[in-house]
Amino acid sequence: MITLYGKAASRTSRNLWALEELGIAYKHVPFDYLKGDTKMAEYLTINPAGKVPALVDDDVVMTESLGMNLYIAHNYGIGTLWPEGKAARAKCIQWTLWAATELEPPAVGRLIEFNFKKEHERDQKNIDELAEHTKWPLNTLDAALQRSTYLAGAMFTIADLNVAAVCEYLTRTKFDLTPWPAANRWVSECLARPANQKVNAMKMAA
Ligand SMILES: N[C@@H](CCC(=O)N[C@@H](CS)C(=O)NCC(=O)O)C(=O)O
Repeated sequence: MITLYGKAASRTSRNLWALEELGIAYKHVPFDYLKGDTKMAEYLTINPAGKVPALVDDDVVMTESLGMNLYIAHNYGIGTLWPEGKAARAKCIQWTLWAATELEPPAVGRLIEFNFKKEHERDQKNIDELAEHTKWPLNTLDAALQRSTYLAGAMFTIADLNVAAVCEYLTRTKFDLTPWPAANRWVSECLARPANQKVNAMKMAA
C-alpha cells in the first residue's frame, strides 16, 4: 500500500488528488513542513531534502510531487489517469515537465507573495514580473486546449491533474484567467472534480 507523507495544505494535495481519483487504498501521514516534522531524522531517511511530499510503496521511495503522480498513474491508473497509447502517454510526460518547469516557478512565486506575506510586505514589482512570466505559459496552455478537450486527448488524465494542480495557485491568488478562455474553462472543470473537492476539504480540516 502507498504511504504518502505531507499535510494536505502543501504540494501533497496533488498526490492526494491522484490517489482519490483512482480510489485506491493509501495511508496518509500528514507531516507538517511548517512545524519542522520534515526535518526529523525519521523523515530525512525518506526525503533527505526535508520536504514534502514523499511516497513509500513497498521498496519504492520517491519524492517530487509531479513525478510521484506519474508513478501513481503509471502503476495504478492504466486506462484512466495513465491513458492507453504512446501518443497520449507522451503528452502526460510532456505536460508534467512543462508544469514543473514553465508554470510552477511563476505560480509559486505568486503564491508566496499573496499567501505567505502580509499585505504590506508584498513586492509589487515582483508580482508584476511574475504575471508577465505567467502569460506565455498560459498562451501555450490555452492554444493546446483550443485543439483538444484534455491535454492528452479526449479524457482527463494525469497530464490534466498535474497542470491543473499548478494552475490552482493562480486561481487561489485571484489571477485573472479570462484572457485565456479555453484554459479558464478547463481549470474550473478540473478543479471541480469530486476527488479534488475531497482534497480541498482535507486542506480545510487540517
Ligand atoms: N519540487 C518539490 C518541492 C517540494 C517542496 O518545496 N515542498 C514544500 C511544501 S509545499 C516543503 O516541504 N518545504 C519545506 C522546506 O523547503 O524546507 C516537489 O514538487 O515535491
